[in-house]
Amino acid sequence: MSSRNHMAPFAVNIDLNTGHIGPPARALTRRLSDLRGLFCDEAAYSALTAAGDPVVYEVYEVRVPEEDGHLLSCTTIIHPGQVGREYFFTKGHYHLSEPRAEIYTCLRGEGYLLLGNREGESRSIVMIPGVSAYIPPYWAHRTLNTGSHPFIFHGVWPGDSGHDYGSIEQAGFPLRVFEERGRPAVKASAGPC
Ligand code: PAN
Ligand code: ZN
Repeated sequence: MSSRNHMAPFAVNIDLNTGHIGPPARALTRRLSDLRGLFCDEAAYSALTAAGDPVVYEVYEVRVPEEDGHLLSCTTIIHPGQVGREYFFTKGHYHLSEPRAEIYTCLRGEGYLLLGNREGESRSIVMIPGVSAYIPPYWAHRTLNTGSHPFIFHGVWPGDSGHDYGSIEQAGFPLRVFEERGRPAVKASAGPC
């Protein structure tokens, strides 16, 4: 019998201040050096990476089987910061199984959810606490922090989704967000940068 028939119900605790999830969570840290080639300003990227390689974001994922029928969930904490004028962001991905949707709910801080699809459409959604965004099947997604505090959101997605990072690494994300006159400005972007 598969493991899903034998799992007992459980709960985790999400610290709404830090975004950390109490046991049993799996933690992942992405430093700037893990995001090579993704930001536009290569000089600023090299300088920042050499001067301490800051943590850009952390992910705390609830441990459940990555299979059909289960729901995966995590918190993501994007730290405040910029590479040049571009705000710190997540790598961004399509789901490997593209007909898999996802929900992101902002818990703290402020940022954007960027979305793009293979038909060339793109969207941006402002994320502030209480905003719960629906990422439909077939849409790539990336988040970024436009504030001066950590931006924290909770995500839920099907267990058999998988992640395709290569498409975004190769083609870039169709939208980028830069600081302009002290405010975020969303720009269409063609190619890696
Ligand atoms: C999220 C993301 C998380 C980190 O859990 O995986 O926010 O972003 P990257 O995976 O793009 O580095 C999700 O969308 N899961 O499917
Ligand atoms: Zn996803």
